[in-house]
Amino acid sequence: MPEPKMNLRKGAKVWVEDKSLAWVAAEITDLKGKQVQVQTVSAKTVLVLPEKLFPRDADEEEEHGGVDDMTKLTYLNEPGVLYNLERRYALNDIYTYTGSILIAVNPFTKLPHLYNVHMMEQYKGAPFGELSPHVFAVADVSYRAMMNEGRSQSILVSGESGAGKTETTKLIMQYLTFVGGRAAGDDRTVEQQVLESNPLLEAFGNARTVRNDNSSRFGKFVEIQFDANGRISGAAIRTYLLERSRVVQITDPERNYHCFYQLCASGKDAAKYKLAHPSHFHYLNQSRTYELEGVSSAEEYMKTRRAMDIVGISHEDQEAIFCTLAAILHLGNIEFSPGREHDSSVIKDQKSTFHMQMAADLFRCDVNLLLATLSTRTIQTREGSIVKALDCNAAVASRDALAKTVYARLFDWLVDKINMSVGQDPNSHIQIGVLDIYGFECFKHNSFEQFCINFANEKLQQHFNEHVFKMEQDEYRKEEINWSYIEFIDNQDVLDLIEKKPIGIIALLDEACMFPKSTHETFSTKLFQNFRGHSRLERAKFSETDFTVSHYAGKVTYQTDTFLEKNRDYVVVEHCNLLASSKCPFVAGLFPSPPEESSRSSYKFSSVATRFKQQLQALMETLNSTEPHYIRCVKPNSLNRPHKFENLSILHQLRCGGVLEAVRISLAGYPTRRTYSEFVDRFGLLAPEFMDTSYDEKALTEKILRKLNLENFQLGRTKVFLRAGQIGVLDSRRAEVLDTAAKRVQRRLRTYI
Ligand code: AOV
Ligand code: MG
Repeated sequence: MPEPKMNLRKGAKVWVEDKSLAWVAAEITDLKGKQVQVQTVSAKTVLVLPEKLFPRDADEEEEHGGVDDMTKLTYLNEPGVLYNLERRYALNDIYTYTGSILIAVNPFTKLPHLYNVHMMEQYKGAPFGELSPHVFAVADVSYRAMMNEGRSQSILVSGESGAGKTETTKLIMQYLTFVGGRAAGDDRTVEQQVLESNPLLEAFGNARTVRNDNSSRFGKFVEIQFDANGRISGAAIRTYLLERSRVVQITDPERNYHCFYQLCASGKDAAKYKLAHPSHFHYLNQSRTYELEGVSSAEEYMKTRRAMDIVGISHEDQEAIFCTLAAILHLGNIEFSPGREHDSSVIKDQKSTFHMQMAADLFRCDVNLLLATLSTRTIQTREGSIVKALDCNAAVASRDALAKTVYARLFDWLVDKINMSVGQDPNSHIQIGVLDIYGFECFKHNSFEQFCINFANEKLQQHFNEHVFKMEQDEYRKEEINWSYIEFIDNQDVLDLIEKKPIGIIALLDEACMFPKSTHETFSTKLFQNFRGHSRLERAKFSETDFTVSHYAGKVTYQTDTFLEKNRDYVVVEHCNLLASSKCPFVAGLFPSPPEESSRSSYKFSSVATRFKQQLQALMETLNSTEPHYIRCVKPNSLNRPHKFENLSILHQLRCGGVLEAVRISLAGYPTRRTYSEFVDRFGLLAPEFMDTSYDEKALTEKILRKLNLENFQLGRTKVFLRAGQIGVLDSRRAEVLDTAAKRVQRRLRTYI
């Protein structure tokens, strides 16, 4: 953020930087040459440069509740924003606006009074900003804008893992089905189906991670369609990038997808598929975490079944789905040992044979074909095809690839099924889209997934900046003031670096994936050659192959070693052929028409990154045709505990979510706006000589500002617009005047005594 000019004087209230708390409240005690001496609230005396200080409004602190909109802060600066959130959070006021953006701090405790029907009634139709900030207010304002203007809306929810995006999304959907629902009674109304799609997708797409017990491992965009009367008439769900590797690989204390544990706990059904406790299955026992705190897998199983009923999945299909899940678990228990021939493999033991038989039975395919599919590969040569044996490692890799492919197709099938079942309304022209997508990620090790996620966030950030910028302009236009000077912050250069064709990171990656001889080393070399001196890309310090991208939210270093492998989304032809031959129509249906090229090559390359890029493009086109609303979820601490507020991490999240950027855009213009009467009320005492001569508050405002030699302010129709720092000058002049007045009174009092 640009530094607002600080008026330095003894006694001035300030914020001073602090290593562990980010900012602490302090007061100037002395001016020592170029440095300023301050005393912090904890009575520590510090010498600092004036640039390191931010002004603080002491009056505001007296009102302990904080302000419900950051733009109401006298000093719109980083410490002010942070401290305001903290004060509100302490009172369980988890929602705060920054203009039209809603910040939601995860309470990590149930707040039922916040979300009951009574609350929904309250927010229905209430003017925005009249009631306390709330996710229902954002949903309501979207609904009303849609109805009044006939324009589609979108609500974009972002934040880091565990910040509360999915819970927020569900609250929005709950509210929209409340205002747009029909009379209650029928269980299978469109709105009920829309709501029940949530537990269903969570069972198959959520898992326990180190950050969140119920972490969504996919992104989703739900479009809820309305008819001309504002009733829900259809819905469509799009999903993004399901994490497939989790199906076959997990580390303690994480878990696989919830549905597996639910099935294992299902009693009769589990017995039918010869399942047992999760600890018996390789895909689940790589981590010793089987249970979730406060969650019963058996009950969750019933909920998933019920959601399937409501969404309209037939019992036959439900059977087939769980049968497929059981097959995947048995598949994972097939082990191999080296065969007699060099580099070949055989089924390890009786136990493995049993699981192989079970997997084949449950997939309803031939067990010998399954064995052949796992332990051999057909290779095409000029002389014709030859069958090559796979060694143990390759057989295990083939087994895992099969499991991942089946699971991913099953997930896509569920999404399609929900869409078909809920149905789209061809006559609907208005809809509200809700986006629940992973926020910016920067870990110690960042791989291809983080790259894709951060790419998505760059896209959304561009959309966000354009919007915030436009809103600012609109406000200025309404007040008829000049706005041409605001500089627009653009991240187009990062987006070009990533997605531009023919030379961008994704294009170069795809190229590398298509050449069998490429490695991550050759890919990185190409990358550095093409972008030498690029301001947003550099080679990482201690590695030849890692690259660092300067994202809008900070620098992220990506390790490229698995980039090529993760970007290749090939399906092994033998796998398709095997499952297409299943006698179960459901399983065979997941693998329609085996690829034609089976006679030519065993793999067909398709790029994960390019497909994601296209999906994002489609998403952006949809979003661009809507009016957006933003909700930024914040995770207050890494322990997932209530009432713990970690300043540094929260500031980082506000930065990544563009909240500080929005504040910055605002600061680049005229962040302080006061109606003329507010202004004269507060600062009239700076120019008492004018006070009697004129009743025109606008003219008075101008006279006061001119008297103080302030320039560059703007006088709008109803408000005065001040540059960053100007309010500080005014306030300290006011404090001086009040101070002298007080002293004068004291002196007079003394002479009386
Ligand atoms: P996420 O969607 O942002 O993470 P969730 O929405 O799953 O995060 O929230 C994580 C947990 O925080 C939930 O399981 C709740 O226990 C709690 N929580 C969130 N919002 C609220 C709320 N409004 N009131 C009470 N508790 C809440 V991830 O999907 O991991 O990125 O991939
Ligand atoms: Mg989530």
